[in-house]
Amino acid sequence: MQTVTLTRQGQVAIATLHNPPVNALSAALRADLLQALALALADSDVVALVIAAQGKAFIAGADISEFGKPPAPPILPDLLAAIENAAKPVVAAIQGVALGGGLEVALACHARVATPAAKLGLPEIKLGLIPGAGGTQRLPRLIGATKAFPMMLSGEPIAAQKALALGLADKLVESDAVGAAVALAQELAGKGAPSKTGERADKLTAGDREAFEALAKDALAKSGDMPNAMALIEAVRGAFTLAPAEAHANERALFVKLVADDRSKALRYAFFAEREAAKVPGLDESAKPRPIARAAVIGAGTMGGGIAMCFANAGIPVTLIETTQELVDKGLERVRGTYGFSVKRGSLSEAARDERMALITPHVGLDGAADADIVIEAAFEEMGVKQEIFGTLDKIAKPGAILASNTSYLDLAEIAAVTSRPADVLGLHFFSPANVMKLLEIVRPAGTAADVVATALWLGRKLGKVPVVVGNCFGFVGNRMLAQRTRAAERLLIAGALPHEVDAALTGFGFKMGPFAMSDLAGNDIGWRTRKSLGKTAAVADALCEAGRFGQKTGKGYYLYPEGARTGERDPEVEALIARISQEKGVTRRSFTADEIVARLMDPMVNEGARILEEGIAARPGDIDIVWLNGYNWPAWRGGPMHWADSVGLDVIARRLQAQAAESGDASLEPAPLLRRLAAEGRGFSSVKAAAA
Ligand code: 3H9
Repeated sequence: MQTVTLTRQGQVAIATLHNPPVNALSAALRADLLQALALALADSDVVALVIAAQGKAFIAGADISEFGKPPAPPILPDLLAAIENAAKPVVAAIQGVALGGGLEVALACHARVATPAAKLGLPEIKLGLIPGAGGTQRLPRLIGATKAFPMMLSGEPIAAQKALALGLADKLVESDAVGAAVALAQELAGKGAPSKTGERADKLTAGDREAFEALAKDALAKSGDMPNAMALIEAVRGAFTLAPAEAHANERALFVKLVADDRSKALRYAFFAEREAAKVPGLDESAKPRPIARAAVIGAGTMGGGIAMCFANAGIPVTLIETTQELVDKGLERVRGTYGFSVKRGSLSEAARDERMALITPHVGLDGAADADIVIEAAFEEMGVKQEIFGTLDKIAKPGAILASNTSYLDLAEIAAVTSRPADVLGLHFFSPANVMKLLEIVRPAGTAADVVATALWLGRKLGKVPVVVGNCFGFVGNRMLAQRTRAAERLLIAGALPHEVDAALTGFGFKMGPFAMSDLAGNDIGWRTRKSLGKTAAVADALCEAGRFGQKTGKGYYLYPEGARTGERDPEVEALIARISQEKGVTRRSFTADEIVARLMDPMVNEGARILEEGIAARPGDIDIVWLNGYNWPAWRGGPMHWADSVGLDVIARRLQAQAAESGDASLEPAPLLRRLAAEGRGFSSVKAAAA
């Protein structure tokens, strides 16, 4: 056996799993565990078996990379049936995460011992799946459907302490889960045939069913476009309505169908793309992160305050710097207010809020950055302002301190050039609201030291972000592609679509908001200012701003917001203005289907993504997708723009772009060379190998 070691403590056999890094249930591990079980059962000196694991995880679940391939026997449900039906008691010793198939292994055992560090959960829902090895059956039978269903619906793991309270764990021990499991196994062995969770029905009463159906109804109303909430309900309902064997078969059939669903494939793709993004090609592996004990954030606006909160949330002391007492007080008040919401919602205790607030030190003047190991500038988005700050920081910051800018599009090399230590400078682009959005674009201008990038990656994870290293160019990855979508949306208006049609097409695609509703929310004047500074125009957007229609804050933008309404209403005035602009440009307006709108919005973005790849600004197509999934609310089950493009077919996208370029006379819509080449070769972005950033 390669992945399981079988040892003995007295009369109890111990099967210890070691399949690094997380003991995923690969075909080899399943086969070895089945063999270990058979050996233990056949050995007349053995009265019970403990399943334990080496490493930080008990078992992280099925091996996700095996999904979609022909299943190699023994399949997990069969292995678990063998465990549950064993004539000798089997006890799980859970010392780390027991997730998905990992918890299902523990559920098939006759008892479970856990340490406080253990976390137990069925996160399949996040991969577009449902538990497929008896989880939807055994968990409701063990802890009741009203506790089990929400656990499977959220996919969030629970702590060992809670598992004990729910009866999911039988015993909690400070350490030595194996020793405690052996003792429990020995005790159970003296009590006759082990009791099988899969055959329990005491928590499947008519009352339980009624309570479960109420939760299910509520869940369906909120489930959106994912097919797996429905499947989960059907599977759990089977525990009430079907005989155990049929209910297991029903679960399995639903699971297998979901594995083949494109939405689950996209979510599984994103799982691995996110982990791949953490590995930066070409980054010197010997580069070790610099220690970060204290941070400083310059600018206490919404962004700066949000970034300071990220540090405080991670337990890192941070100085929040402004130019005046009034501004810093206002910034701190905003932070306190945001924490206040969490306290009110019950997601943060008052004590935790106080602890976090105590980690944020307000300060007036850049000298407050002198003792920081990392300084993040989140000041006004103007090169002159940034250069002045970095020039001063260069004189003040301690040697070895990392100097970062939160700029969302400016040239990091130009900023670094005003310092005597450009190797310590890089971009850390947070997304608004910074304390919520997961994405952190780490912008690496040529010349940034490898250990500075390594520190940024470490810090990103420490702050709970999804860090993606990108190259230095205008707008980096995310905003550079977003600019294409913004231009495409304006083009659509002039060609004949109306704001609500464009927004509906995008929400129909799966975004929470369309581009115009979004612009109205953020403030149309932001884009206007940027366009002016770049000498660019957008006929409709500019005309709205000239009329003072900045969006929600002025009560009108692309839509009307009477009496502070949060959802806009169509405005005939805006629609007339758009029609007039079309006419002035000599455009005969035509209607667009939702699919056409989506294509016209997305194709130019994908084209820009191809340029970004070709220029090496992103190392891999997956990095671009991770940027869009975590920073721009791209619908997770569509896997990101590059993954989506592959699913449409690059030849289709290239042809559509060509047609748009011809129609509009806009050469920037011509398919990028990489897109053209891949399309001609019948390949997708997924075939592009990682480039050293
Ligand atoms: C399931 O179980 C279905 C069953 O109901 C039915 C079956 C019939 N498979 O995240 P990390 C790799 S569905 C394969 O960086 P962390 C990961 O790719 C599954 N590989 O570490 C990475 O590889 P690399 C339900 C996996 O400490 C390495 O492990 N389970 C799997 O931050 C380290 O991962 C889940 O959804 C896997 N299941 O977090 C749990 N898990 O080094 C998914 C991890 O080459 N996993 N890898 O890049 C997680 O949530 C986290 O990885 C975990 C560790 C918390 C375990």
